[in-house]
Amino acid sequence: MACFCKIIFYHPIRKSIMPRYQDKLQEFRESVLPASSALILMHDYPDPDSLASACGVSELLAFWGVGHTVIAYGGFVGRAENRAMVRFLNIKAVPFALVHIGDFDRIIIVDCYPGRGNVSLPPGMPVHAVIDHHPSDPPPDAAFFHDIRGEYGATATIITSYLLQAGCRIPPKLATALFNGIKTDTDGTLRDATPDDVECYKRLFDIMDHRLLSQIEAPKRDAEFFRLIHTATESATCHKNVGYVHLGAVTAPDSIAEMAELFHSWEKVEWIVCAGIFNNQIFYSIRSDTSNLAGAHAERIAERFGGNGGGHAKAAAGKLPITGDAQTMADKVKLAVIEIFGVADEEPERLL
Ligand SMILES: [Mn+2]
Repeated sequence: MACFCKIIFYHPIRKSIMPRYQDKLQEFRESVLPASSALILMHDYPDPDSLASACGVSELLAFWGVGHTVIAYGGFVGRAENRAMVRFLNIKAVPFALVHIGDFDRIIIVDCYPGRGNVSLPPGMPVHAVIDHHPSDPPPDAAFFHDIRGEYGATATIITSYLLQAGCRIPPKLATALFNGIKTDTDGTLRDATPDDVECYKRLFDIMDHRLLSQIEAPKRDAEFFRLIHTATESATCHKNVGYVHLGAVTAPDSIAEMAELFHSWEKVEWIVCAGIFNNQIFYSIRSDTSNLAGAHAERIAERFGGNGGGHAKAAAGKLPITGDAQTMADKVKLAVIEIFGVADEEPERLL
């Protein structure tokens, strides 16, 4: 897997970000055209950045004359805010199980990378393009177009730049989606954001629908959300500056990231690791305030248990196959995490 210990160069904001995208945009165009249909595939439990990126690619393909595009995902949309985003922005996305892959001339993957364990694509299926911001190293002879900017805060930034560069109009609902993608993946440009993320954020701010975003950000919630907060609060422990939350079985894996973000606000913690069980796997999310090692730690946890893990400097995730009893495995994962974070000798303190 890719090395996550990278140096990030922060260059000053330039007046126009567009020339840097010209070559990649042209390459992308040549990789998908001519085509009459395209499948745009997101990761299995789509977040706002993947939803926005898929919608942006769909808009761009329509602008280029591709008549039929379908946006698909393998799992389902779990978080209340993300379901509200789909509803209020009229995003047409379908489960991968309902898609006949042979119906499409092109397959484009956004916000994830084939073979990383979080995108539903049958092995050996040809991919024509991958646009992502999770660090990975495509082989030099990769047979598909790829634009992978591992230091970027959001894939929506790359897609916004493509749309601007191509001269494609960005309607207010699409701008709202793209803005929300950058906002959620970078915590409002505080986390893992580059000057390009900030530049796109500012441009989208002027064309988006702010009332719609407010509605998306304040959704009605089901009882499961409050049950999870209860479970998380009872389980939360702090080991020096590392918080750990175990949710037990969850009905949607994206609620693990949701609880990680909520419990990261616990005043005692610099780090939070939140884990939960779904579909015979342990999913985990990591958030950090100041350290740049979230992705590296996520990778080390995955290596210990034969899973997949990685991510960005301050936000990362992974999943591990459960072998044997789930609770025993969950206990082992917690022990491995506090050891990897170097706090195994610290006296744990409970939240309650
Ligand atoms: Mn993303």
